[in-house]
Amino acid sequence: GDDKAVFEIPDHYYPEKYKTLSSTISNRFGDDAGRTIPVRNIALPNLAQPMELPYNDQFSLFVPKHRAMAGKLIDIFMGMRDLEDLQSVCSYCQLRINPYMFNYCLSVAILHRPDTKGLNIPTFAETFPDKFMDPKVFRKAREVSNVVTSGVRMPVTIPVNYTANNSEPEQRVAYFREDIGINLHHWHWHLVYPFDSADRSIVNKDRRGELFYYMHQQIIARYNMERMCNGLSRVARYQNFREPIEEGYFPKLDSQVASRAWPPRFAGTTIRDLDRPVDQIRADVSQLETWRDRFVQAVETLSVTLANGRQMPLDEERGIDILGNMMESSIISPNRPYYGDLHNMGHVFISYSHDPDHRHLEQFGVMGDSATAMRDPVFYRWHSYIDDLFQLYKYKLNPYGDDKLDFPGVRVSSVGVEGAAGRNTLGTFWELSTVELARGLDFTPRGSVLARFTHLQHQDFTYVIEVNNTSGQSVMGTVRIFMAPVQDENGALLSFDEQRRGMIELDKFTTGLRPGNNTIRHRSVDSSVTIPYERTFRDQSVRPGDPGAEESAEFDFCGCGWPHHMLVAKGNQQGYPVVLFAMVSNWAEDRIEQDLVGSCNDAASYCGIRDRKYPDRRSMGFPFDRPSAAQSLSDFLRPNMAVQNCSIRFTDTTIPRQQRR
Ligand code: CUO
Repeated sequence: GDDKAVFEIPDHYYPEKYKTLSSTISNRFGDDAGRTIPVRNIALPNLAQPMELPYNDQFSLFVPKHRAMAGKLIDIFMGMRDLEDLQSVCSYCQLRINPYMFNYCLSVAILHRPDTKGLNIPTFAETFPDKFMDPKVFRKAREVSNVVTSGVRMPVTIPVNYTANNSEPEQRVAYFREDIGINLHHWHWHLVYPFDSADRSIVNKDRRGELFYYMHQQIIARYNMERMCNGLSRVARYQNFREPIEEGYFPKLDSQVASRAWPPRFAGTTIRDLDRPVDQIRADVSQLETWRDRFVQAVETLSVTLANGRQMPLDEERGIDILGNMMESSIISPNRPYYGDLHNMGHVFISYSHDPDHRHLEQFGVMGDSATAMRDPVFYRWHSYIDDLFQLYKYKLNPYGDDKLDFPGVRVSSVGVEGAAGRNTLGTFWELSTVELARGLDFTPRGSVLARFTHLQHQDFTYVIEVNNTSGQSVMGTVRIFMAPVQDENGALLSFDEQRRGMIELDKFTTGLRPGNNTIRHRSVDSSVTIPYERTFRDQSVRPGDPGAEESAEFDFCGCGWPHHMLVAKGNQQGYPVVLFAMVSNWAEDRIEQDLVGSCNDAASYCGIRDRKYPDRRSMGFPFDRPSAAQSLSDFLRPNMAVQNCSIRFTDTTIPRQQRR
């Protein structure tokens, strides 16, 4: 046997159908195992509600019934008095509770219990690879694991562009929508920021409503740039719920749990009233329209109607945060009965559009799950519309004045990038990577299986920013770096308003400025937006002692963060023109006083910091989150800002990741 420990579970924890097996199971493991750990026998909590979800069904947080069951289970996990009790109840749950729900609820509990900080959550892609990869991989993986004895690891290859052919224009950005790292980021984000829980403190995090708005706004800005690099128009909003959705989507993912495929949505599908008793959902499309109208009304009057009938003003400081919670919605919405659940129910309507009354006994499509939603073109249509509704509010605010934009005494004379691709050029290419698939596959002999897939990558680069400090003393500044497209889809120059809405945050960091000239050099890999490749995938090819190995173990938790390999858009072979923007703002006005020791704090721009406040006092997206009277970006510039025209040059070659190290 090996030196793996095995848990010895009390007999009555086994479900009835496994009872006769229980002694066999423990005997078999007992022979193999180096040591056994007895699981504490506790008085089991009432699990009737979470057990209502059949073991083999899909689980969606967007479905109100599932949400309530998950809320109950999270409550149970949070309420366990210590780790041993938690482990005990988990071992009881594992054979009874729907595995997707179990995994979600346990992950939320581990993230939020004080005694589980530093504990591993297995990377989601490994636990449930079927949500991220083509099922062919699993069939091949099974063959590989049956044929190849352990020790020899033959990677199986995930094909590129497997969901459609070139007749589908949307396929040109499939590498973005179906990127495993992007989908993992989105799943992690919603795990860190749940919208529902019996425990309010899990939901009520600093500026979570604003972050909901901002993180998704940035996804849309990034997707639009990606589309324009590929000769597509910016995404069209899904705003008329009575009209068909133009694009179809055929996910080609197999659910291992349900052993059936994710349902597709045909092109030209219209959402319809839902009546699915099995999910306890009855909702009319008109409800979405009512909620939308009430949201717009609140924005127009800058005032929210509370449950007691009073009005609450939407002020500059809290307005967007309140609207974010109202829109999503989360349980800290100021009035959920009135403003409803627009964004979440949009996901639900779309994800059931192929079977709104359950007559075909179909489950929800990919839009019903935060682990898979970003694969579907309609995700971006829906979130473009959501973003437009938030922007209605931003248009009500006064443009930033000199007092907010200027940093007297600090002048940014230039910004640029240096790297292997050349000065002010960013180089992109395809990279071939390998990830571990072992954990989620239930086959013998157990062993790791490597999956190989192709994704976008860019050459590392360095920002070089020249700053002159004439204040006569040392000061602290916040450097804010953005990038935006220059032209629209027809090659015409973008208006400033379109350009500012297309601004993509690349980095944000604090720096000291000595009196006189300062040259700031900052590496792209240190971006505050992204997490390293090793953390996105917990790369199994990293061995102890390799660069990234320690980090990969220590930061298992901090899976939220835009995947670094998607930091910049693909560009094109001619060189896609973009503008790079850098600003230094006065840190004394930006700072949040807090201790950051030991937190996941290196992807704060889109994910915040665990157990801390959002580390920037300014509105998210500052200085581009508000409209301005400026006619062009150069009009907008102050002495403490600079721009540089750059281009993103794509080379159509595929380089194995290992070769690049
Ligand atoms: Cu992230 Cu709609 O919120 O998916």
